[in-house]
Amino acid sequence: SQEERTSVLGGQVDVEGIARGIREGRFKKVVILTGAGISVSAGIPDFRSPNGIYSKEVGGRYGMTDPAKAFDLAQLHENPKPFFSICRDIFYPVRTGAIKPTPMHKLIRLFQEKGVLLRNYTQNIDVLESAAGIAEEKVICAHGSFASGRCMSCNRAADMEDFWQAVSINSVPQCICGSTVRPDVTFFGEGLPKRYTDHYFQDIKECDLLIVAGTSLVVYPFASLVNQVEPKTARLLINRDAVGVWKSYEEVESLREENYRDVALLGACDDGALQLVDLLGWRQDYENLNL
Ligand code: CNA
Repeated sequence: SQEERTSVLGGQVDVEGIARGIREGRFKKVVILTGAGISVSAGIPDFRSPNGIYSKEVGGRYGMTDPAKAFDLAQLHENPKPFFSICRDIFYPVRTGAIKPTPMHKLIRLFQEKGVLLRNYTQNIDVLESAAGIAEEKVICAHGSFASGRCMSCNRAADMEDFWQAVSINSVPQCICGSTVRPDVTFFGEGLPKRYTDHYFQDIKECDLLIVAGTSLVVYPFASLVNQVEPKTARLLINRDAVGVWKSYEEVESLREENYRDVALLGACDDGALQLVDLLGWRQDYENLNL
């Protein structure tokens, strides 16, 4: 009903309406969906931005004819070198601590500290969530991560110390059977981890506020989570450009007129995160995070 719709954000369909809902305790089961954009300011390129891994400038450095195949299983079998060079240049610095969590990661941590984080579903494989002190239980790495790995032929679990040792000297990590060891990141065409399938349905049903940050929302089934929340669930996008349903609002006036629950904070993720921190009155807690 109209009344139910208005009550979602108290008729205030903007970021202040979202912040008020959190401050007043109406939103206490927050699901946060994240993508590569939240780690860009830390120094990790995303896929699809002009200076992303799919670009000629960045991806092209690795000698691939098509950088968009960097995370393609067939490509990994054929020529594993480019993928592992990307691992060394882009993801190894997280392991050594040279790359640090961003304000957006810290905001997610604060949602956890305040007891209102139901779950963070991340498409990222960089495990900066863990560096930000977000509890393992609160994070679902929807596209896997570098936390574990296995042999591509005998399936033996990898020792990730050995894996990174090999990657760091720019060689291809090898199993004792002689085959290539890969990290448990989800390549295109592979199924999503069990932890994702085990939790998403219940989490999405329970969630009262959905925050989407730093993703182009083009990879499925992850992107479809946005459409699966209840009609009474508020949705906030923090991203450089309007994507998914937020893009439709820009294109279709009738949708815009009927909008009672969707808010977009367009711009850099860090700016959006800090704006929200301030609106929530969490600045001191933010400064106190020692990461
Ligand atoms: P994507 O398709 O590259 O989209 C990134 C989105 O973030 C775009 O909409 C950008 O406009 C936006 N964006 C980029 N930088 C910023 C910024 N500083 N502030 C605000 N918005 C920004 O990446 P997706 O995550 O949507 O695609 C899913 C893939 C990317 C997943 O399967 C990941 O494994 C994969 N990936 C992960 C990482 C990582 O772990 N950090 C890095 C690169 C790719």
